[in-house]
Amino acid sequence: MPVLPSSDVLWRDAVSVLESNDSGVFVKPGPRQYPGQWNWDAALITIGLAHIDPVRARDEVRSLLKGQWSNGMVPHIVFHQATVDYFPGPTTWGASSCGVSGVPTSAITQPPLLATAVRILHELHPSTDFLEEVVPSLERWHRWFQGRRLDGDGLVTIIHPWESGMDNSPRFDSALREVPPVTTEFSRRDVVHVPPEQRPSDAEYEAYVSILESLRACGYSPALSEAEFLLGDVFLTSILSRAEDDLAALHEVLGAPGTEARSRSESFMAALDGCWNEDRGLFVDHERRRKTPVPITVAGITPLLTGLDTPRVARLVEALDDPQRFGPAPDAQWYPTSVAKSDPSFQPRCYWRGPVWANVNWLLVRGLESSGRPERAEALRMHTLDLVARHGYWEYYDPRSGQGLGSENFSWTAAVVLDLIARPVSPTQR
Ligand code: 9WN
Repeated sequence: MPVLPSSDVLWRDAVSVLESNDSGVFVKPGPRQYPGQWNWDAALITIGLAHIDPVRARDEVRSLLKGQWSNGMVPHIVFHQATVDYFPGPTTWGASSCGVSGVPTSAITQPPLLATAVRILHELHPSTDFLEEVVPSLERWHRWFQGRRLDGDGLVTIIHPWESGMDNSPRFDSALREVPPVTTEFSRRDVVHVPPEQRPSDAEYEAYVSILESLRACGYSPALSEAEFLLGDVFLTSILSRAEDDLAALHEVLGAPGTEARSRSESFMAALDGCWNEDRGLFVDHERRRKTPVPITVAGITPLLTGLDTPRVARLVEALDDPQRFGPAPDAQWYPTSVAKSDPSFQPRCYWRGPVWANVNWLLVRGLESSGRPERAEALRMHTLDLVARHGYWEYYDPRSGQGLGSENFSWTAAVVLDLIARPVSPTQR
């Protein structure tokens, strides 16, 4: 399988990161920083495990789905235990916050990559028994988005920055300014193992907790018009559009029509169409309440995941390669940065405000592949493997030096490395 001279070492180390983070029930995102099972981490980890242990990969999906709520939502964190060294943990989210099987969870969701992961797992190791077990849960979750997170323009609307997975992205700055002050005292646990300057600020954390408080006060069931934080999210919409397509394929494997899921996917693509910004050559989120310009972030390239076949692909690739925006520059060779270097909010070492993230690179490799740019996908695939080979399995990376930041031995970085090594770019996908 190896594609790089050093890929056998890369492979072995990636396997050992996943093994060392395995709690027995789920693979933790990192050894110390994140003690629960996070939703989109679990999907990526499933893709990694699919290459080394399909039985364990299926269990990863089952563990996440234990947290599914009776209304269909799959929460952003499934804690699996009542006490964890994380804030906000199960007590803060509240007793009503648990999956049908009684497992404590958070009460918001995260990027729905799971159907995509299950499809990859099935293609590598077919099991219709497993699909029969999990496809109905995936269908219920995707329908939940239709009922609870769709606003007039057809985009997936997030009600907390944590739902996006890109927590302190400057995309959320303007909406966060509207959030009222937090009323409870709390102590941050996320800056114990990671330097505070690489994490969200105290003001951002206070806003995150304030939104949580208001959501808890309404039983985690806000009317979208009343939610304190609202954003029509191009990133989540792109991921769900792709996932609907993957879910349709899974329905078809089981002999059922995939028509509904496919038509939901098409509606999301139509909604994304309305987010195109010709001046920027990027897709742009819809700010629901204020009309301030949204900062220029990598989220704007991610509709590639839906398999675009318009001249817009060339504009997106231009942005990806532009040294002023996301591309390699003489003083910052690692790319894509999570925020454009030219954007005033760019901070190369702060979390989702500048660093390079291997999971985003994976999404873009697969997106370029699906949008008819295999040669560009291949270049980004090799670049990402090179970054990890030189600097190790970190949560995110400084685009200037490649230095690893955030949590060490990070599971999704290991998982995407396995997939990037084992599934080379396909020249013909569209
Ligand atoms: C809050 C686990 C998660 C990722 C998110 C990432 C970060 C949590 C945190 O870690 O978020 O959900 O405590 O900062 O932003 O994408 O899923 O890896």
